[in-house]
Formats: sequence, structure tokens, C-alpha cells
Amino acid sequence: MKFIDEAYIEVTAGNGGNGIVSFRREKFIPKGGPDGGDGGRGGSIWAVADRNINTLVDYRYQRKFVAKNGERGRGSDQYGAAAEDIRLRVPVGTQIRDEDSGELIADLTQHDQTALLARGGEGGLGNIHFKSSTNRTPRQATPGGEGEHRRLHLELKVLADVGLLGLPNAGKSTFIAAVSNARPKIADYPFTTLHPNLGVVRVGAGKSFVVADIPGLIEGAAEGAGLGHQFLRHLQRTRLLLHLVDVAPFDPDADAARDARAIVRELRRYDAALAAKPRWLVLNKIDMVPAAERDARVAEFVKRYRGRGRNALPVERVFAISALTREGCEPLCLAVNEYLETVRPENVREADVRFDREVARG
Ligand SMILES: Nc1nc2c(ncn2[C@@H]2O[C@H](COP(=O)(O)OP(=O)(O)OP(=O)(O)O)[C@@H](O)[C@H]2O)c(=O)[nH]1
Ligand SMILES: [Mg+2]
Repeated sequence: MKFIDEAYIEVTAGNGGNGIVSFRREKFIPKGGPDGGDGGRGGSIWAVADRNINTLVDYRYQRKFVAKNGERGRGSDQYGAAAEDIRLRVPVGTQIRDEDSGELIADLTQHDQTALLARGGEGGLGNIHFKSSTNRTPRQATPGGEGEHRRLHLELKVLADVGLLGLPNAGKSTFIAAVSNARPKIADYPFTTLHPNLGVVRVGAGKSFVVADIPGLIEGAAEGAGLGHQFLRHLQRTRLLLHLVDVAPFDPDADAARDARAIVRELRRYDAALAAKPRWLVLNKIDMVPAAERDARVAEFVKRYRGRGRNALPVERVFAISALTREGCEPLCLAVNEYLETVRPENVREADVRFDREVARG
């Protein structure tokens, strides 16, 4: 299944059926009263969050949704039937905006949560409603109301407590596989991960949090380098970012600290609020550094990453781990959990997030 996190659709609700003018015609009753019924309501269009789907790919194939009109009223006091509503299923985490006004119409963050996208027109009134003591033969009826029409922008932003950030090959997927139930693809070439993977990390009885692994980010992503930077939207709902850094890059000319600073710049260019989120440094692949050199390597990295003067970057917490051997992973997860408990009583509701093995395998 293809992972798609953005789509543009058009929804048109049905018009209400017209009310009609009609009079009873029965044998032996020369002047029957009005009996024109009301029109039925036009079909409305709704969005419904469904944890069983996790991509907007369906809305790349079908983009226009038109609900049926309500039936017109008929004689003999018969009301027209209402048209059926259309319910569009979207992944949990989908935000829906009016493309023309930019207004946020819905942010569906829970399974089964529902939002009205386009309201069906009301049915018109038949002439039975216009009868009065002075007007026994009303020739009046009202037309059905028009259904709403909207152009919409759908954007999926996954729900996770913690987001992983870093260059390709930093070991993000290896880390999420080491600490959670996620089984993403891992490989020694850049851009292995092409879509977010979610994993649940369990830290002791009843305690867990959700981590999002996303594609690698490189300098120039804002201009489209690598996979671009659009997937950073999946970090926007997180409470904490873990910036993974390869402390033992294969390329001898690589400058881990400089590259890490470049990642922060890209983050800022995408969204200043995202760059302002709490961000911890996680120095990965520490197994590649001889034990005696580790402390010095970490200290040197942090010093160069932080920088000086006006361009100094904040350094909140620093961890050295090996996602491969799992060294240091547990203390990190415990610290993350402790931190999340201080910033928010409730973590992302696991029940609302689906961890699709099919998609995870890519
Ligand atoms: N020695 C060592 N290798 C590691 C460690 N973590 C990851 N690797 C290796 O680094 C390579 C890249 O790992 P991935 O987990 O795919 O990296 P990623 O950050 O998800 O990469 P992209 O998905 O391309 O952004 C793989 O060959 C891993 O086996 C580690 O702690 N130590
Ligand atoms: Mg990956």
C-alpha cells in the first residue's frame, strides 16, 4: 500500500428536493385541500477517522465526491426521500482545511471521530404547510436548499509522542526497531525510510509512548534535496524530538557536528515551532568508538554542535547509545517516558494509532 499524507478533494453535498403544490382530487370531494409534500434532504458529506487505514492514497485516485439530491415531494401528502450521506474514511491524525479560506474544518485525532464537510440542502416545503383559515388553496411551496460545495486540503500528521530526526543512515529505524514493536526497513544506504513508521515503546507496567521514525533529512531539503522536507509534518504533533547523530560516520571527511547543525537549520526553515520543540541529542553508533575515547568524542561533538555567540544552539540533554547493540537505549527510553509524564498526563492514545506491518515493510 502506498503511503500518501496529502490530498486535495472536492465535495458537493446534495440539494434538497423541492416541496410541491398539489391538491387532493377524490371522487365526491370536489374541493380537496392541499396535499403537496416536502422535498427530502440532500445527502451530506462527512469525514470519519478510522484507525484501520493509515494513508490518504484513496483520495489520490478519487478526488470528487458528490452526494445525491433529495427527492422532490409528491401529492397525497407524500414526502420525498432524503438522500444518503457519504462518509469518507480517513486515517486518525488527518487535518482537513478549506482550500479556499484556509480554515481548519476538522482535526480528527480519535478513532470514529466525525466531521461534517458539506451539508446537504434542506428539503423544500410542500403546500400542505401553507394552508390557513384564509387560504384554503395555497399555491405556495418552497424549493429545496442548495447543498454545500467545498474544495478541501487533507493532510495526515501522524500522532506520536516522540519524533526521530536525523540524517539518512543515522540509525533512526534501527533505533525504533530496537526499542519498540515497529519493524521498519533498515539498510546501509541513505533514504531507506520513505514514510513514517510508528512504534510503541513499553517501559514498565502500563507505561508506554509512541515514537515516529521518519525519512532522513539533509541540508537543502527545503529546496527539495533528498526527499524534501514535507514529511517533517509528522513531527509537528510530537512533544519531544530525538535528534540522532552518527558519531562514527563511514566517510572520513564527514563532519557530524556541522551536519547536525544543518539539520536544525532545515527544521527552522520548515516550521519555527518545530525547531522550538524540546530536542535531545542522541549520539548513535557509539559501539564504533573505542570505550576509552567515547567521553572525549561526545564532549567534542557537543562543543562543536553547540557553537558560540549569536549562532549558539541550545543543548538540552545528550545521550550516547548504540541502536545496534542496544547499549544506552533503555536509560534513554526511561528518561523519555519520565519527561513525557511531566509535560503531559496522557500520552497519545495507542488505541487510535494503527501500526500497519504492511506499510511498515514499505
Ligand atoms: N555500528 C552500528 N551501526 C548502526 C547502528 N545503528 C544503525 N546502524 C547501521 O546504520 C545503517 C543505517 O541504519 P538505518 O536505521 O536504516 O538508518 P536511518 O537513519 O533509518 O536511515 P534512513 O531511513 O535512510 O534515513 C544500517 O546499516 C544499520 O545497521 C549502531 O548503533 N551501530
Ligand atoms: Mg530509516
